[in-house]
Amino acid sequence: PKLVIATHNEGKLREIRALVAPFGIECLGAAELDLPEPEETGTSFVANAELKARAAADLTGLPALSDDSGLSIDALNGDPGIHSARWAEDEAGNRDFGRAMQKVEQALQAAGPEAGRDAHFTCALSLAWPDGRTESFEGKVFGHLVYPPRGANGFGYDPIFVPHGHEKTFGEMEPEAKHAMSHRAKAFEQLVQWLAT
Ligand code: ITT
Repeated sequence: PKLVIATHNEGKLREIRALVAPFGIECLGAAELDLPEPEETGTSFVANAELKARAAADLTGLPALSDDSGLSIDALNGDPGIHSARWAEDEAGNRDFGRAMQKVEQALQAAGPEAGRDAHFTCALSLAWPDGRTESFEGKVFGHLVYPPRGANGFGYDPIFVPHGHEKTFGEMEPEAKHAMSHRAKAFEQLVQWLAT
């Protein structure tokens, strides 16, 4: 069986491949299939995940799995949330997460110490079939933010996120440790449970 992984984000692709690996399904990345990046016009993680999976399934005629995710910060009323990738973009549209993490820290400083540093990651995974069916699953992981960034593992905002009950940032953890507790792993667990019923 073949599954299109409808993401252009290499960090996500690496993690999704690792989650899917035990199931013996061949994964095809959106970049290797030269799929376009649909405009993310949705107002929720699930809505954006669904439109990405639907577009890929329609274009390829294969089942497609997409991921829409982001970091929501309590003190910033949930920002950057669904705009997490956009916070990293400069005027030319290039992504720099060093810059995004700095922006987060500036916003936290401006909010003041009483606003706290609590945050969570959300991941919506959508599975779309060529026949029009779609199913979506969501996972979250709660923690707090540190600065400066620590660790070179993972991707995106991982170097500033410390999950509850742990000392290391996601950026300092081995991939296996992140997979044991991440928002993406939790959403994937829901998906597997749904497939099994
Ligand atoms: P696709 O739409 O092609 O999948 P994208 O990077 O544009 O790729 P999103 O719109 O979902 O994807 O952006 C989510 C951003 O949130 C992503 O670029 C990361 O910076 C951040 N993010 C999501 N999951 C993360 C994780 O596990 N660790 C760190 N940052 C994460």
